[in-house]
Amino acid sequence: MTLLPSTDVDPFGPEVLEDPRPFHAQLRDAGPVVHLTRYDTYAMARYEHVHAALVNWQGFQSGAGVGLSNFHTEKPWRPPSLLLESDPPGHDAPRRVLGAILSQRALRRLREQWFAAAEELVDAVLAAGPELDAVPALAEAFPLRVFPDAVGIPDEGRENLLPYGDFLFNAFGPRNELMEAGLADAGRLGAWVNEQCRREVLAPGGFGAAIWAAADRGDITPGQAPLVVRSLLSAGVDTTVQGLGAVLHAFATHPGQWRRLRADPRLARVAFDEAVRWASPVQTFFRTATTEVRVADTVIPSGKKILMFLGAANRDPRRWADPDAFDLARDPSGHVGFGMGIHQCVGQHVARLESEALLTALAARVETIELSGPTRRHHNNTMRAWASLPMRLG
Ligand code: OVM
Repeated sequence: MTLLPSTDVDPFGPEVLEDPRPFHAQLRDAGPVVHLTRYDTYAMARYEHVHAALVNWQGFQSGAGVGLSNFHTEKPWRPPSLLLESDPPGHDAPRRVLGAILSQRALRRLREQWFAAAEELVDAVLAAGPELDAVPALAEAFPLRVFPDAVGIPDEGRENLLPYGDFLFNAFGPRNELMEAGLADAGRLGAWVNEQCRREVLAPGGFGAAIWAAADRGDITPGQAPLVVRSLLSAGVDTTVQGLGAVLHAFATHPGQWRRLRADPRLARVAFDEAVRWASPVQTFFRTATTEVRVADTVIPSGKKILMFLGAANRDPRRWADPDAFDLARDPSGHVGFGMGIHQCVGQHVARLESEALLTALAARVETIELSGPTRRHHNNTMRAWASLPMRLG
């Protein structure tokens, strides 16, 4: 028996959120499993073990919540997600329904429209001058332009989407200052989101209407439909905003890779996955041990929470050559930035299409992308996010 390594570092503290990389290296090097004494939970940061935990839904359940809070002992702040916070067999029908609606095949009808929308946005941004803050001007603007329309929600209240997501992703962490700061508005935001999930509110032809049509066919129940729509509005905006922020930041700091993309715009798709690996916009999720689970030399007791460091796994030198390099020549497949296994991001084709549209429009119009001022992080308990990315497009 070897002693279980432990740390009292707070993974949700401001120092780690500002730059988690030194802490990630420390966790990976400490061993396959590390005890987080502050929260009495277990952590995994090596690719091998994070990957194994993600695919082991039998041993590591999601139904007790994928945040720090255990839904079996604490009341969740909102009714649990039928996709994220659930296990087979209940997970299967909602997953099958949403997976079909968001499949690569089903998204083909949006491609032309989204490419045109990206060209329009980039033209408008460039017309305003070469300097911009890429967070509001591109990373937020593009998903907000195309995704709510694709879901089919009305225009009114869309400004609630980003704050709702920010609170939701903070709520997976401990009840720290970040979480507490969002509490005052969470009820109002949650009520607005729930209202958008009703059948009567959702425009025909959208993802939302398709979810209700699945209920009419009996593939899910009418009681499940609004919660599946809620998953779209919960997981579909902040994630893609930060994915786009990550890929734009990556190119702004790797001019050689931008030249490569310009020479071969088909690299837009691999560029996004490499950026998701490199930056891991969703940094962490928890699981809960359903029984005693052995990981390497450690037995995780039944009922304990396990924190999986997706961002650390995605830069584990045991798995990736030169992991800190953003490199379009690498094959990033197998990264765990979208998770892995039965819960792997159901919206990943939506995110890839948004990114492909935006990068293709930029690559056709912009020779150089560079940072033009100090960047600023946005701290969130789950997301690795940017508040500001000042850039000059040449
Ligand atoms: C959901 C949901 C919410 C946040 C994240 C997520 C990354 C899913 O409500 O289903 O997946």
